[in-house]
Amino acid sequence: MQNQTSTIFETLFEEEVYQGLTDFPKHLSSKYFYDTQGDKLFQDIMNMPEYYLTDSEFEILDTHKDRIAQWLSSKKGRFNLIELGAGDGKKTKILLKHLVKNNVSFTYKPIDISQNVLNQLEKSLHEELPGLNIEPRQGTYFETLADINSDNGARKVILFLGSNIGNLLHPQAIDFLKSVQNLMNEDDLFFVGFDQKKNPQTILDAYNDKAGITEAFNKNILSRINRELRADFDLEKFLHWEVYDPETGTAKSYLVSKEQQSVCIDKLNLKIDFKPWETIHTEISQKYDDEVVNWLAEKAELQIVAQFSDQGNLYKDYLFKKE
Ligand code: AVJ
Repeated sequence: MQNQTSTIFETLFEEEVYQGLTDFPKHLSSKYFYDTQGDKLFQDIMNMPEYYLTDSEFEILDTHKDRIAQWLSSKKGRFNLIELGAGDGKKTKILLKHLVKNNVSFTYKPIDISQNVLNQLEKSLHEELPGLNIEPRQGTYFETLADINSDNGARKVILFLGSNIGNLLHPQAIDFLKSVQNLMNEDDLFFVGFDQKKNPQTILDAYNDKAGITEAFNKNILSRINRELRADFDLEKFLHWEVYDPETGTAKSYLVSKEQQSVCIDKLNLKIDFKPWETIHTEISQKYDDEVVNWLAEKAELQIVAQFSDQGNLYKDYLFKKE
C-alpha cells in the first residue's frame, strides 16, 4: 500500500494511528497488536482455557491429519505450503510433522507481519523438524499475496488458520478471498479456519478472560503507541470491553476511556481528547456458520471441496479450490 501523505508520516503505522484517533468514532487496526509484546500476549491467549479456538483447530488437524494430507498431496509433484499469518506455528506443526513423516515433498513458506515471531518459528522448526524446507517471509497478507504469485510454476497450498479471517468484515473477507482465488491455479488448494457461531457466553468468555490477558493484549496497542510514537496513554484509564452480537456473529473489542482525558502523541505532534466513556474500536472477531461460509465462497468464486470440524463443532476448517 502506498502512503499518500508520506510528507508527514514515516510509516503506515503512524498514518493509521493518526487517522484512527482523529476519526469519529475512534478506531485502531488490530493488525498493530502484534509487536514483540503483543506476540507474547497472543501466545498466552492461545494457552488460556477460555480461548477454545486454538484447542479446537489443534484437535481438527490432529484428528483429520491423514485425510488432510491426502488432499494436499492428491496431485503430483512438489508443492509450496504457504501459510498466511503463521504465528508460532503450533497448530501447523501437527500437519508439517505428518507430511514430513509421510515423505511428502513440499516447501513450507510461512508469512507473518511479525519478523520476531517468524524468527522464533524458524528456530523451533530447525530443531523439531530438521528435514523440513522452510522459507519465511515477513509482511502483511496483502503485500505478500504478490509474492505468492511470483512463486509461479509450483503448485500451491495456502493455509489461513486460526480464524484470522475473522478480523475482516464480510466485504473485506470477500476481497481477501478473491485476491487469493485470483492467484490460484486449477490444482491449488486453500485451507481456511472459520470460528463458528455458538453459545454467545462461550465467545464472550474467550475474549474477556478473568485473568485479564485479553485486556492486556487489547491495551498493548496503546503501550505500543506509547513506545513507538512517544505517547503518554495511561492504561489504567481505559477499560477493555467486549461485545458479541449473536445475530450477525460479530465480536467487537473496544477500549473505553473511563474519564475525560487528553493524551499527547509527540511523534505525531498530536493531542487527543477523550470524553468520559468515549470508545476506541480495536478489533472484530467474526463468527461464522455454513451458510455464511458458502456465501463468502460463492462471492469469491471458490468451491468448498472438504470440511473438517472438531467434536464440539466449535470451529471448522474448509478446503477450497478455484471454481
Ligand atoms: C488471531 C485474529 C484469530 O480474533 O480470535 C484473540 C485475535 N483477539 N483474542 C481472534 C484475538 C483477542 C484472534 N485472531
